[in-house]
Amino acid sequence: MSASAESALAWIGLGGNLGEPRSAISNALDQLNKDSGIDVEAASSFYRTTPIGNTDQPDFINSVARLRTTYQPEALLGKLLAVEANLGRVRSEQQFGPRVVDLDLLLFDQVQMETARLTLPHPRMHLRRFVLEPLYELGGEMTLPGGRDLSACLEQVRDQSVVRDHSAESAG
Ligand code: PH2
Ligand code: MG
Ligand code: MG
Repeated sequence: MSASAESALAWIGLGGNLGEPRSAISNALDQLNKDSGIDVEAASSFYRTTPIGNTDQPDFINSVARLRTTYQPEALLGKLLAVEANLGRVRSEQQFGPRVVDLDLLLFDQVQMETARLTLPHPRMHLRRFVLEPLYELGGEMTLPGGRDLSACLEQVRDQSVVRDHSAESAG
């Protein structure tokens, strides 16, 4: 990415529970980083997490990454969806059901927006420990657009099972 270009800081959530989710997450980050408009600055550890929503499915592997990007939010979302498709994600999967890889745009600078395709911040992130815990690992305390504090959100979701991988392994 050109250092002089206007850029934004974006946070994405990555997850999967079919096949080899760790590889899928690492491949997704590699593919994103190859794009001239995206720089993957950091990735969290992997976390093994209990499924939220539809509980009758395998555990997930989740992580969070911080990106620097010259794209606007919808264009970045398009890149995430293209990487999901490249990695074999089939869009007929049920909502909240098992998937090879899922890339969600969580935060884009302090942007708050709602269109048919994209809501920022991600509308359910504050309810999901599998997002909040890796986000805290990478970013520490932060105030989400709209005014919620990350640590306060985390206090509300302590009952959800999220276990950090033992190894020092990170997703990036
Ligand atoms: N993704 C979902 C639904 N439920 N549960 C966990 N633990 N991790 C996920 O990534 C996840 C989920 C829909 O995107
Ligand atoms: Mg998701
Ligand atoms: Mg998604």
